[in-house]
Amino acid sequence: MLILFLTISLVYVHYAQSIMTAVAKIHLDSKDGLTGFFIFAQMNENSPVIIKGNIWNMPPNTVHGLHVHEHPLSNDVLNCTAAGSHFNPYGTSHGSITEDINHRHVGDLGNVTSNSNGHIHIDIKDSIIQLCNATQSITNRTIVLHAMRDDGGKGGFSDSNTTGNAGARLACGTIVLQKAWFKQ
Ligand SMILES: [Cu+2]
Ligand SMILES: [Zn+2]
Repeated sequence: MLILFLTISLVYVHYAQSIMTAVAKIHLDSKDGLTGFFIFAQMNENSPVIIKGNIWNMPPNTVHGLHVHEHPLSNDVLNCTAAGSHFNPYGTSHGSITEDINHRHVGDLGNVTSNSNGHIHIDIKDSIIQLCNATQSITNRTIVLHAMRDDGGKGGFSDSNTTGNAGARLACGTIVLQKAWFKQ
């Protein structure tokens, strides 16, 4: 028992000294009240960002585009439009999460799917968004869940190359760094 406790403590201390974490609390567009949350974690600039999350109260069995958009929301305005365009520091075209850095926006995270209860479970690993590298950092930006599927830039619609034709912004939340968790 003591050994287990010491092991957990050591792991905790190790991570507490090296990991960067951020959270986003998700609200339905322009409505008060939480509908979910995301947690982001990254060990260092060369390791991927792990994204875990849950969103409830979505339509059942539907596919939704997910992106990091450029601007944070101010505290009292839960309007997802205020997040601006997709986070795109390198001026590239919109693409799917599986594209390389020259063929997607840094903020392009592909699609997530709701189950029959309207619950979306998020478990994503991505090596292009960053918490450590400032140019690609998603902190103090906004994650946005869309009404429709993101076509990855390949749908042939007029907005496929900018937004993936993912439609309206259903829910969003600003990504806030958890400063207490890291010290290099
Ligand atoms: Cu978006
Ligand atoms: Zn994009």
